[in-house]
Amino acid sequence: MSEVIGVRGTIFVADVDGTLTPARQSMTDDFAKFLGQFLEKRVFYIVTGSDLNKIKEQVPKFVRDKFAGMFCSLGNEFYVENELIYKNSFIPEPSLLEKLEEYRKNTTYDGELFSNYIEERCGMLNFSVLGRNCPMSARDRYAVWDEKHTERLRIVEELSVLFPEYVFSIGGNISVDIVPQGHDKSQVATKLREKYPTQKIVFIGDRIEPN
Ligand code: M1P
Repeated sequence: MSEVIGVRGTIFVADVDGTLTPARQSMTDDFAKFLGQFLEKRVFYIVTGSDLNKIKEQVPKFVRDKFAGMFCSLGNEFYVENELIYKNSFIPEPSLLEKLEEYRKNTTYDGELFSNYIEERCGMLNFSVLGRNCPMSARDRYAVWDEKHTERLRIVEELSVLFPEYVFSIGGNISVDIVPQGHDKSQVATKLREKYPTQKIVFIGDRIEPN
């Protein structure tokens, strides 16, 4: 898509899960129609913790084709018109992986656990005690339980002390994203500011917190 900087010269950057789509679900038809029109005259990027395959599952092609670019895996891989522009690599420390195994083994969550609990993505890890291969009902159940028992918050706090060279963040409903320092979503702000030194850049997301 050729870039048309909107009337006010604004660059838009939006999160996906919980913002443009319900978490890990397809964009609704009505919203896709609206967004398709909104994108006609705007420069609009997405930035997500998910990888490209998940974006393809959730966002229809006619909408994806209108994005100026897609920052996936927290900005560790970047696509323009389906072409990979760059990707970062990441080899996690074995001691970090051991610690994640411990959390999975010792969780007090009383529901069924599922596979794919440490998912390696480009430049990052996604860790879910529950396991990413869970059905939607288990996802909802764990999210409610975690809200009450704050397991993910505890994991993030503990790991941040033990492994200060990484950033641990709660992006969605069942998991924790893990990247080397400087390789979280904030890297996208740096990259876009280099490309658009004077334009206003607006970030749209469902969960915006200090830092
Ligand atoms: O985009 C927000 C988050 O969406 C998913 O989180 P969860 O599966 O926990 O709901 C993940 O793709 C995560 O990496 C991402 O940050």
